[in-house]
Amino acid sequence: MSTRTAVVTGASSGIGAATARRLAEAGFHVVLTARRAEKLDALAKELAADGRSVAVYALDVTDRAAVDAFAAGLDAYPPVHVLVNNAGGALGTDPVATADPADWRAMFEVNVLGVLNVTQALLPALSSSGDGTIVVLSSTAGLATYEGGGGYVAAKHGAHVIAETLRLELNGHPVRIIEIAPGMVKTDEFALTRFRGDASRAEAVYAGVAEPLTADDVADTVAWAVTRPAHVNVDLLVLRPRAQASNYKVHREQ
Ligand code: 8X3
Repeated sequence: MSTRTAVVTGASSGIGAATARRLAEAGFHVVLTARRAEKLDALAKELAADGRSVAVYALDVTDRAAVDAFAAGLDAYPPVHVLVNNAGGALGTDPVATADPADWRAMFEVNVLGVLNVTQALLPALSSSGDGTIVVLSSTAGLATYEGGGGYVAAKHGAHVIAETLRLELNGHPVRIIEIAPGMVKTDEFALTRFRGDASRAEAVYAGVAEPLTADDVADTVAWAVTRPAHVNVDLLVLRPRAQASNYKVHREQ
């Protein structure tokens, strides 16, 4: 195929980095974006050594001016066909009654406005490619709630609603919207960030779970979804480990 560009946000670690790897392997020119440039550089080096085509752009998706500048510079690349909105995360597990509004604001900023910023900025390029794909990495937290989920669940419901609304609004345009909603995924940073660096609380999330999903399990699904023929739209794909039947029902070995 002729060169197609995929932009991945939050590509410095976890699902974002794994998705960048998978898309690069699938032949995309991949633009890695995240706040931490040094991590992106290391990944880019690794991919380039394998003969993959990559570029790096340090970007905070919550900074609209920076996002607009990034989008303006994309003219230098081959047409942008794919945007993977992966940047996001959770902060805390406090109940609604006592949660810190600053945590809620930060989660809304990255999980909702971050998706909005990058999607709005890249939409003209995706549309003019003639065959654009926008992926929203939401979460099962975007489909159902749980105690202590409060702010994260609210934010991921926001991301889910962006995907649903955009699909309606772009009907008739050459851009499809794919939402991937993972359940329990064990990555280096998700739970650690949520528990503000408390490694034992982070580890307890996965205690006894035989095989939580890996970042690569999710990346494999993203790569599969975006490489379907252009007329095929995977609207919403929920994936969980076999040990997790719902946000509440998780089988743990004793
Ligand atoms: C992560 C899923 O269950 O930790 O997006 O909220 S959960």
